[in-house]
Parts: sequence; structure tokens; C-alpha cells
Amino acid sequence: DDPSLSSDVVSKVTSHPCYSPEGHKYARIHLPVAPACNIQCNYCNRKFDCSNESRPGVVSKLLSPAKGVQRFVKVKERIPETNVVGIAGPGDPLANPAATLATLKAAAKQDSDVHLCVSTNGLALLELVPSLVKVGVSHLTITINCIDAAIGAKIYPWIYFNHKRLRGREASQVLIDRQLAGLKAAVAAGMLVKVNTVLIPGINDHHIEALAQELKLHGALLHNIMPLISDPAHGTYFGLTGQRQPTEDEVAEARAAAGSNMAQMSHCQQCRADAVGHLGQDIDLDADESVKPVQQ
Ligand code: CLF
Ligand code: SF4
Repeated sequence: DDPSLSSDVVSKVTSHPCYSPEGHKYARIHLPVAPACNIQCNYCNRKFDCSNESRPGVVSKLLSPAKGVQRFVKVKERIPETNVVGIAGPGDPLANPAATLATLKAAAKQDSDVHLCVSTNGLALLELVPSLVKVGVSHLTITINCIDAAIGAKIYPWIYFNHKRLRGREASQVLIDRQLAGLKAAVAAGMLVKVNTVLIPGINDHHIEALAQELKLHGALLHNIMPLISDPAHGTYFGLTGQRQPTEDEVAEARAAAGSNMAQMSHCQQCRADAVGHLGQDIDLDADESVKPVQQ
């Protein structure tokens, strides 16, 4: 309902299931083609899908770009309202640029109307913006958990950048700078950028308003505050300090604090890297890739 948005932007927002309630009549397919990651988050133990978009305990079976596109074609035949192809893991899509770009390019070749969507931690984004634009990525998500390196040092033990492993505040500062520069460049290139923030009690919960202000300044369109899902059984507890998940009230408070600057998304399903179907009504693909309802 923002009058400043152009009709092209409005149509891209209202036809994407994650970007608006109007988009819920459409379905998305994630193609799990991206195994590697270039950072370490304290809430991720690497055995499972990227926790920047996923529920814990989920292991997506990796696909080659060719197999991924075959899956898209089959699913599209059965669910014709599938209009978004997303790459969201199981690692970071932009730490696997060859596979990610090849998959998106081939998907667009099959269906010229499909929206191409990528979710990333943002470290490798800046240099890849032109390639993403070239293959036609219209919707981009960056997970940004803070804009303060002291907070970041509690979230990211290391990053791998320019052939070097960086740690501590230095690592967080590089990541934050790259996320914000990538955000700005992606917005300037015409992509609709959503930011995911994992809400971690005691770590970044007091910082959400300042973060949202900065996101607004850099041109982000939508903000998705996701609760940390902390589950020691799945290795997704937070580092060694075992941070708890936020309560529903704490999530609501954080969304209210961010809401004066950024439009808030509240229907996120924390999808797996191989999610298929309408949000909240995922379908499962068995061995021969025929579709059946998933047990939630
Ligand atoms: Fe997938 Fe993410 Fe694109 Fe959506 S999911 S890459 S923007 S098509 Fe959506 Fe799932 Fe939440 Fe992500 S509900 S986890 S916000
Ligand atoms: Fe794990 Fe995703 Fe963080 Fe990489 S970006 S460490 S895959 S949660």
C-alpha cells in the first residue's frame, strides 16, 4: 500500500508468495543446488540446510543444475501457479555462483515469465550483482542480523573472504560492509531486496530498530524478522552459549520496533532448501519425483 511504488514493482510484489499476502495464490520451488558456504553462523552446524531460511533438522538432497531444472518443469506441470524459482541453499547460493547462475538461467529458458529469487548471506553479493541481473534475478533476500561488528562477532565466528579466513570483529565488519554495499548495488540494479534477520535474544534484540533504519536508508523493500530456532538435538543451538528462541511476544516487539522504518513480513515459513508448493502447504517429492502431500 505504499503509493511511492511503481506499477512494475507492485506487480512483482503482489505476484511473489513471500513478498505479499496477495502473492499467496502463487507457489515457489526451491532448487537445492548450492552446497558450500563462505561464512559460519553460530546457529548453523552445517549438517542441515542454511538456517538463514530453514527450520532445523532438515537435510535437502543436493541436485545438479540440470536435475534441478527438470524438477521445476515437472512441478510446473502439476502446479501451474508455480511462478518463483528460488535458490536458498543448502549452503549459500552465492558461494556456489556457477551452479546457482546456471540453474537460474536454465529455469528462465524453460519459462520466460518465472520470477528468479535468491537468498544469500551477502558476503559474495557485490561482485555478483551484474551476473544476477544478467540472468534475470528480480527478487533477492540478504540475511543481515546486525550492523554493529561487536554484535556480529557474537553471531559469526569466521568468514572466508579473498582466500583468507577472518575471525572476530574484523570478520563481522567485512561481512556487514559487504552486505550493505551489496544491498545498495542490488537495489540500484532494480532488484526487489528483502532482508531476513534472525532474532537472537540477548544478542541482537536490542539492535533491531537501528538495523531497520539502516536497511531503509540502503533501499531494502521488506524486512522479515525470523525467530532463532534453537534445538540442541539438531545442533542448531546457538554456539556454546545455548541461546534460547525468542517468545512470540519478543518477535512481535522486534517487528514493531523495526516497523516504523521497514515494511514487515510476518508469514515466513522458514522453508527448506528444497521446498516446493504454496507457502505452508509444501509438497514432498518421492523417488520418482511424483508429488505427494508432506507430513508437517
Ligand atoms: Fe524462496 Fe526466500 Fe525467495 Fe521466498 S522463501 S528464496 S524469498 S522464494 Fe519465503 Fe520461505 Fe520465508 Fe524465505 S517463506 S523462508 S521468506
Ligand atoms: Fe549456515 Fe546459512 Fe550461516 Fe552459511 S549462511 S553458516 S549455511 S546459516
